[in-house]
Amino acid sequence: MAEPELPDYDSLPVDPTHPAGASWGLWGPQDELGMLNLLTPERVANAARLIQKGKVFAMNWELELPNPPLFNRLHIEHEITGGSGLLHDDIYRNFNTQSSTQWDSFSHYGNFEFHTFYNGVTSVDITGKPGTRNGIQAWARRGIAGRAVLLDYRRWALSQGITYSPGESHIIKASELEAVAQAQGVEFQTGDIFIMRTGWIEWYNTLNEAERKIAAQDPPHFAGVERSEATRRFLWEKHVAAVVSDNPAFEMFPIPREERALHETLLALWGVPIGEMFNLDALAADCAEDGRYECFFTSAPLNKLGGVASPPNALAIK
Ligand code: UVW
Repeated sequence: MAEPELPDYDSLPVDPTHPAGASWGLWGPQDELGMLNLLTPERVANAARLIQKGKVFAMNWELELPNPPLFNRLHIEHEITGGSGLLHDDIYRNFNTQSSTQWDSFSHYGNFEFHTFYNGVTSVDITGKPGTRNGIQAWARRGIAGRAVLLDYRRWALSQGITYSPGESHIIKASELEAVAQAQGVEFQTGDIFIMRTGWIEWYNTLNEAERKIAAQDPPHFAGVERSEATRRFLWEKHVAAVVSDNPAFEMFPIPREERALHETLLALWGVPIGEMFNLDALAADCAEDGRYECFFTSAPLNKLGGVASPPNALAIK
């Protein structure tokens, strides 16, 4: 299918019979890839040209972190079978794919106003069995690769005298993201994977055991993007393939009752994957050093039929 013309924010929904703001139908009625469709062979090949130094940055955090996990999720238990023998296997128990670094698939979060997931999928379509809809296997079987751009909000904010703790409900505005992009010399291209660093993992790594328990109390508090019309416009008009952050939800937390989660917009209305708790610190340090905030990005999620989320197994290569 030829790439469709991408509508601007004010032209949504794509189909007037669909919910307000939805991009459903842009990639066909059965589509389960959403904006990952923008990762065309041509864009991937162009992105590969960004590899100049051969430096590789792995973005999965330790599977055991955070500990305790947030949102009352389970902490992974690992058994190595075989005792003192010469043959071992792993057994993971309580493995919640969202307890550590993760992609949220389109079956993770529905739109609470319209009671649907991306492309009109309903809860009854999400079975985890053959024919299941919007599962992570759709992305795993395709693979994710393309150009990523990093906006290091944390470094920029500190340079501007904006002081905040990544573990507090600090709001990141779209206008600030534009300012970071300008300061870093970043120009977005259609189909970019947009990576935003808030400093959350760097902050979390400084906490002691007691402080980590407090950080995991529900609802958690952390810095993230504002849930506003301006943010939605910013994110849609960039026509990004996915969004990624080092914090646990990309958007600021907690979500006040009267506000609609950006998760609903990104996952359910637009088909934009959300990456959370990506370990960005080494990548960010390198970008600050060489002044290049773009890289080649790859990710191979778990090929699990109907999976709701997955560790991304993501690499940034410069
Ligand atoms: C939210 O749903 C807000 O976070 P997560 O994607 O980790 O579930």
